Amino acid sequence: MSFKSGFVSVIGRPNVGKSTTINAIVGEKVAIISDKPQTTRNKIQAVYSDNDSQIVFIDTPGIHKPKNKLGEFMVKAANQTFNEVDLLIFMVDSSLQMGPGDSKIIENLKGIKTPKILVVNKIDTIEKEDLIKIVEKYHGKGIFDEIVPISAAKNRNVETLINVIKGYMEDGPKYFPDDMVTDQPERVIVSEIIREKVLLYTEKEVPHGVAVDIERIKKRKEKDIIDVSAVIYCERDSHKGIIIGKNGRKLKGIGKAAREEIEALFGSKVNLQTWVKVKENWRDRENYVKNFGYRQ
Ligand code: GDP
Ligand code: K
Ligand code: MG
Repeated sequence: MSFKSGFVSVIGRPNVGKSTTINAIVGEKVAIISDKPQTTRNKIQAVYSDNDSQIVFIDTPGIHKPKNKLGEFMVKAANQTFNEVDLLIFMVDSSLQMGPGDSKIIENLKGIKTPKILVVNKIDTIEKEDLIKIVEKYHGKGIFDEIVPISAAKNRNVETLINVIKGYMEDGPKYFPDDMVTDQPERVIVSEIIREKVLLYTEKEVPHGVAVDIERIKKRKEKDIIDVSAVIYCERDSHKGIIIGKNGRKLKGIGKAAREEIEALFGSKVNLQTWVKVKENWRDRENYVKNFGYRQ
């Protein structure tokens, strides 16, 4: 029997459940999940392996109208992948109406030859009759080779989705070892964990103008401790105050939550040091965008 492999790009509006789905398929936490939009800024590759296939997932940033340099980078990076992969998965949230964002993506996809499947996620939140209507509506767009309804969170029909995806893979090599679920360097994952905690702890007070730069990850020679130092960049002095909090309490909470998750990731004790710095309008400065690792 031949070995099948290939690359799959999962696209769709923020919060439709792309990361949750990839995690449900791969079975481990590889991408950061948040109920706030646009947590996933980097292309995180997750790898699904079984006896006769390997599927490499590219979790692209949410596609939206570019408002600044960072937005442009994200859209470009996402667009580039469309033509390079073996399969495109467009995901929608079945509890939401088809919006202008969806229509824009569909328009964009029309010119792309890569096979496309529509995944209708969160079917645990709707009635069957409504699901049928949604499927008919998207079917009418005439660009999807298949439509697969799932609930990533409740693990419904995920197995079917895996089999459908496998049908689009071609004879190919095993790109990654079986035990590897992500090729992202540790610092990117650590940075995303810290960023996720900042967003979590600051609620809506601090918008998405936060970036985390990992200055150091180093294992101590004599002890089983990993030292991590991170700088949290924000856009305004007032944001800095919010992130640090009264008597530094909020930053402490962020640091503790992040440290615990990083310890679980490394399976080792972690000493995490964080600094908060202000860089005004960093999102509009191409250099900073590059420095923070959002390379194309
Ligand atoms: P992404 O931005 O597309 O990667 O979306 P996420 O995977 O981060 O998910 C966004 C939110 O939707 C999270 O709160 C998830 O827990 C939730 N979610 C994802 N899949 C499902 C699902 O099948 N059912 C329900 N009810 N919620 C889901
Ligand atoms: K998200
Ligand atoms: Mg995501």
